[in-house]
Amino acid sequence: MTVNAPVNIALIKYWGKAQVHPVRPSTPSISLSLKGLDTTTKLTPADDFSFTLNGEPPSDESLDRLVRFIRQYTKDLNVHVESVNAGPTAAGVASSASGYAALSLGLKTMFDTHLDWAAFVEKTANGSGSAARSLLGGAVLWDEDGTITPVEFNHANYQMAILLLSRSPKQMSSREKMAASTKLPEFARWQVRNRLRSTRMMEAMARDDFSTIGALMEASTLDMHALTALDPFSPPYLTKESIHLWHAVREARAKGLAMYVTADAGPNIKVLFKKADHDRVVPFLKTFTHPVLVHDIADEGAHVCA
Ligand code: 2P0
Repeated sequence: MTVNAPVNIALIKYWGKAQVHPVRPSTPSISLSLKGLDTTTKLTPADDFSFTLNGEPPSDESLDRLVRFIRQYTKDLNVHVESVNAGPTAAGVASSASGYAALSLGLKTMFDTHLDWAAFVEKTANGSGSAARSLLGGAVLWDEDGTITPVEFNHANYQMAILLLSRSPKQMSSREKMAASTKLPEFARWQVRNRLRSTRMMEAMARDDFSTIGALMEASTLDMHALTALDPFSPPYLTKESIHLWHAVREARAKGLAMYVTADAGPNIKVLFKKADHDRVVPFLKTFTHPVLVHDIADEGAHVCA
């Protein structure tokens, strides 16, 4: 059986857990699933266990996490898994979201067809919180109660470009950095701000108010990176080049090109813009020396292929 799931990029960021098992996020988050940047996973029933990611065995640390996840569905690990990412792995391009979403759907389909939706979402989030959002296409809310809901949004009007500053894996997992952030006194104030942004984001998306959507996305992003900066000994995700590009986008925006920036647990910069502006935005982004990946918003979330 083969399953596929899209990556998703958060407009309102998930950063911190209210509960570790089952995972409950500290604030709502809102994402867009991206077409063409996905994980395809082949599962074969077996008497023993094997796992490859892009044709290679995963690191011991990743394997431990995968095994814990897979045991939610098959205690004896009776499965061979071959997982392939269309994009870079573990570099802040959300490959763990698409990876765990695809794997979760494959395992449910193979071992637990009757699992109800809420329990399925919960098991998926135990792999990677953001993976829950990759179960659906379009715009998705992952709420504090662990549920996922489609968000009203005319996503066909939009595209997202990823400026690939780095393909190398991040130095510190977002899981560890997130856990460190939750211990900060500032964390409670982040929660208040991000909850408010999430409510305002849903209203802005419903009325297709792009400047408000963009401003809220940039604010949630900067606030998340500011939280991580409160741990003075951990290296920042954003590099000098990420910040340089962000400034360049803001300057072009001031001159009339409507586009907004986000960035996750890595240096790569993602730019949200309207499809109608594609022919102005994409050539602008290509003036920088980095590869530019341009993606539509996916209509479909995780699904069984064959
Ligand atoms: C997000 N990120 O909303 C945020 C923004 C990264 C930056 O969700 O610990 O791999 O597995 O639940 O989902 C990345 O964290 O974390 C993430 P775990 P996950 O997309």
